Amino acid sequence: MTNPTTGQQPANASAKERIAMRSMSLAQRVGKWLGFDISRSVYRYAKDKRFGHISESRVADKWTKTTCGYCSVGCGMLIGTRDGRPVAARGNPEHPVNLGKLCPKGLSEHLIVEAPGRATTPMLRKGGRGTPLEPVSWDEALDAMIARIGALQVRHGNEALGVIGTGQLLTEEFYTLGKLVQLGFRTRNYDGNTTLCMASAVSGYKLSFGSDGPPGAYADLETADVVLLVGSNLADNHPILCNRLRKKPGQVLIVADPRVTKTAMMADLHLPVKPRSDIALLNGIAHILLRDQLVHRDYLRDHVDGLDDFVRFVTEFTPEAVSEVTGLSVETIETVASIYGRAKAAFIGWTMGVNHSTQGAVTVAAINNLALLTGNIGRVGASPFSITGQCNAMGTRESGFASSMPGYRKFDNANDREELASLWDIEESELPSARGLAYPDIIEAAVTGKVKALWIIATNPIVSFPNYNLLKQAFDTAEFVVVQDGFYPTPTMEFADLVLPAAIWGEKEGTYTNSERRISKVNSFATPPGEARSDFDIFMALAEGLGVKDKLFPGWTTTHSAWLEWQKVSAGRLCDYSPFTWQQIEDQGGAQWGGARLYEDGVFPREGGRALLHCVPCLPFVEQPNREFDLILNTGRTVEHWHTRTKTGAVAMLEGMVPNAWLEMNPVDAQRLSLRQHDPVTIRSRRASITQVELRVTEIVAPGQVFMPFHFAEQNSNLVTLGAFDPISREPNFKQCAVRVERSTLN
Ligand SMILES: Nc1nc2c(c(=O)[nH]1)N[C@H]1C(S)=C(S)[C@@H](COP(=O)(O)OP(=O)(O)OC[C@H]3O[C@@H](n4cnc5c(=O)[nH]c(N)nc54)[C@H](O)[C@@H]3O)O[C@H]1N2
Ligand SMILES: Nc1nc2c(c(=O)[nH]1)N[C@H]1C(S)=C(S)[C@@H](COP(=O)(O)OP(=O)(O)OC[C@H]3O[C@@H](n4cnc5c(=O)[nH]c(N)nc54)[C@H](O)[C@@H]3O)O[C@H]1N2
Ligand code: SF4
Ligand SMILES: [Mo]
Repeated sequence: MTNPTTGQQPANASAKERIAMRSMSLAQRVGKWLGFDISRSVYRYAKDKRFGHISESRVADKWTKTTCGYCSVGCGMLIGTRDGRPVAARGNPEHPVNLGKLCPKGLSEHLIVEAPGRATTPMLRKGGRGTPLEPVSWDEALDAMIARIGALQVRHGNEALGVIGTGQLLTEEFYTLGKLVQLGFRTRNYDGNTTLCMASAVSGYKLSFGSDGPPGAYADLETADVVLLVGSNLADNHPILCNRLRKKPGQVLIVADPRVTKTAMMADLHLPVKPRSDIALLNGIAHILLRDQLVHRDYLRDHVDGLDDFVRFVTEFTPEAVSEVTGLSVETIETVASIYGRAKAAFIGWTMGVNHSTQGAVTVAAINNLALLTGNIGRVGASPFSITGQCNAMGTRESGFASSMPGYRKFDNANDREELASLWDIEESELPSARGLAYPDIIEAAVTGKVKALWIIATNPIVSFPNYNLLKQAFDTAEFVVVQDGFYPTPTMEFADLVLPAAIWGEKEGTYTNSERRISKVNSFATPPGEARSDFDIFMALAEGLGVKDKLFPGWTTTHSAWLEWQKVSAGRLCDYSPFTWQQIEDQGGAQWGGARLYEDGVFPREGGRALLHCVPCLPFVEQPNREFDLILNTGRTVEHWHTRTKTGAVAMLEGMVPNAWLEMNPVDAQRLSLRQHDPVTIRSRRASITQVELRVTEIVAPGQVFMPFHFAEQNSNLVTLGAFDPISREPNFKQCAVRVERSTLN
């Protein structure tokens, strides 16, 4: 039965038990971590002498409106400062996204600007590898960068430079960076950590609809009759969106996740699918929808291609066959299909449980199939909706240069190239006709010596990229590595020849775009520490140094100049930013480009204006467990920490709540391996091992599976993860690799 303290339910609990457990404990547990833990931590932190200046007086004399810089929910907030120093964070009660609520990270976000470990001065490894980084002036730093990269490009071609960006800069900075990399440094090899994150969603949307762009809105979570979440742990990772669930009487929440997450505990129906069996489940639902005439014939006739092939293809996905693959009962599969098919408005949300797969892009297409079959798109409450991750993952997709040209323009579309070239007053031949290397391919090219210089901006690959050993080879082989980050030192800086100190959230002004395409204003309330400069200012200085400032950025002084040009470049595109001024966006609590919903008219940006159903086979994941490596390792997140912890690790109240990594293991496996609660364990894969990880014996994970968070450089999950990538999106398969676990020897 359910554990009354933790709310954990056994993987084999009956539907009835699950429902009982859910109604009993959801409010209590969510309340516990949103309320109790927080107040206790605030109390603890107020007593903390290290932050004595704040506890002396936390009464603000000024409040600045801004948008949270952590996750893609995009909560509006008010930062209180006193004598110019941040003393408090509050949810903005008028912001439509969060109506005054914030999660633990948002509530403590004002602390990061004065947190220990900020990067304050440029640092250069003057004596070469093996010598320490030494402080240098900005002039010396940028001259060295331009000279070293330039020399490598002269010898090895322009594409010897690889640039790895992020989803955590301002849209205005992404727009500027894309232009600088493409037309200033003249390399196509520019990608970002978004390929570790949203790339599969982008590719999947393109496969089905012909363009990227999440079609729905958060409001749909409140109006849908059924919300199906696939591989998304909203309660930990997009906590404020949980407030949208269960607003509508009778709404059914279904969560497909191999792990009994906090979100699964909220569900009416938790589907503990076997790892990577989602495609079978989705095709199986489609099979039943077609069998039971639960599809929207008119919608299919008017707006969708590929039905005949699809009907033939899904015949083999019978409930019995799907039950075999997913581990769900036939009855459960029938129930889910019936609930989804009979709903007036159905919403499917997904995140990394789908994208982090070698079949990520096509799994997204299989999700889109269900929406198309039932006409659940472009209507209130109805959308296939990729919940993004980082505060501005959307901004980089729309305005940058990684997976498409600015404004979702396609590299291989002559009209798009011509239009952009004319907007920029350049020759069309200066624009690429195909994208450059994707992130994992840049890393591979660095290993093989094709890429010689790496410029890493606002990402921390040493902790976040899979298969650490190969990544290390890339950094060792590259001849010049620049790391531009707001904190120092970060694990990646161990490999840097040059460090550029950057201003972060709270110290710069511009916009972020959240998961529902809402552009929100970001304002500054603090000045960057020491000599740190905003990423925008760094890009401007580099443009100056390269001699392209006047050509590419004429008269630009602030991020607002970038905004004005981006408005022109995006005008008339799907992601049209031209109707809104910064001031309007700030006053209204953001504005959604494309309106509340895309594709309301059923016209899609594919040739012929029709969407496409895809026949998606369900393949087993790459590294199956065997006798030697008998467990499947799943990796992910917890509410208190942000990624590689450069930020949350420096906030005492968050770090205090979760100071160490842990490994979740089912009691069945713990008993088999003679392991006990809190044992320090070693996790081994074919690639490497992680030692001294605290064991948590729990039924949150099913037998045969283990889970650990990836936040900890000290116990780095990516030492053991697998370097296998989706052939379409190039996204890593972070969620499954084969490991074995044993008690760590004392050291
Ligand atoms: N607190 C916090 N919030 C964050 C972040 C953070 O670091 N910390 N990061 C932000 C970012 S960038 C992102 S991308 C999002 C990520 O948000 P989520 O995607 O919700 O986060 P994860 O924990 O990585 O993975 C989600 C779930 O996928 C499940 N999963 C694993 N394998 C499978 C499978 O085969 N099938 C299915 N259906 N599910 C599977 C895992 O068990 C896990 O519960 O969170 C954002 N929000
Ligand atoms: N095993 C495993 N690995 C994963 C995942 C997983 O689920 N499992 N999830 C993947 C996903 S979805 C993601 S998104 C990635 C995230 O991985 P990373 O991008 O590596 O994670 P962050 O810690 O967010 O790194 C951002 C860096 O930018 C710096 N920074 C913050 N703001 C600014 C700024 O304004 N300017 C500059 N220049 N620097 C700034 C921070 O200090 C930090 O060092 O991890 C991926 N890795
Ligand atoms: S839910 Fe996301 S955007 Fe909102 S406060 Fe938390 S981290 Fe920030
Ligand atoms: Mo992400």
